[in-house]
Amino acid sequence: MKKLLQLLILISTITVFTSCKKDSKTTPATHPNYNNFKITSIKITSIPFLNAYNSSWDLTNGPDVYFNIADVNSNILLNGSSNHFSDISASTLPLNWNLVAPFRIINLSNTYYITVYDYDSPDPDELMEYADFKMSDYSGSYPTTINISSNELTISIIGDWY
Ligand SMILES: [Ca+2]
Ligand SMILES: [Ca+2]
Repeated sequence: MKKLLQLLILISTITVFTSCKKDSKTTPATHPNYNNFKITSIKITSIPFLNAYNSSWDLTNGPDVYFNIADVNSNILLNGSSNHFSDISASTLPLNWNLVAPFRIINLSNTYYITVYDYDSPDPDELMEYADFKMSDYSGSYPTTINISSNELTISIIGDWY
């Protein structure tokens, strides 16, 4: 009986040892394989202050800035128009939005667009600039801040992998 117990302990020790060895072999990276990302905040660090006609976005004061997140089919997945910052100038940058509900990306290979607008009323809002991103471009190193840009627009996307 004692011998059997010793044998069992020996077997389990070997099992633990081999499974550890196997683990370190199959996951050489220190990171797990994340399949999702949730955006917790968006920071706009620079914007174009002139439109395509070299005019300012508003006649008498600065643009009133917000962003949307859209998919490749222009479906708006997050509409930020009710959270615009008024009369932005170079000195009031950067603009930071903390998302009350994180924006979850469950397909890392999908491309998303962050489109930045000048809020106008009653005139339609003006599209200032947009930039796109795809989280699969960052898997492997898994940064929690992703910087994207297009022309004079620069945006930091901040969030967590899970
Ligand atoms: Ca305007
Ligand atoms: Ca304005």
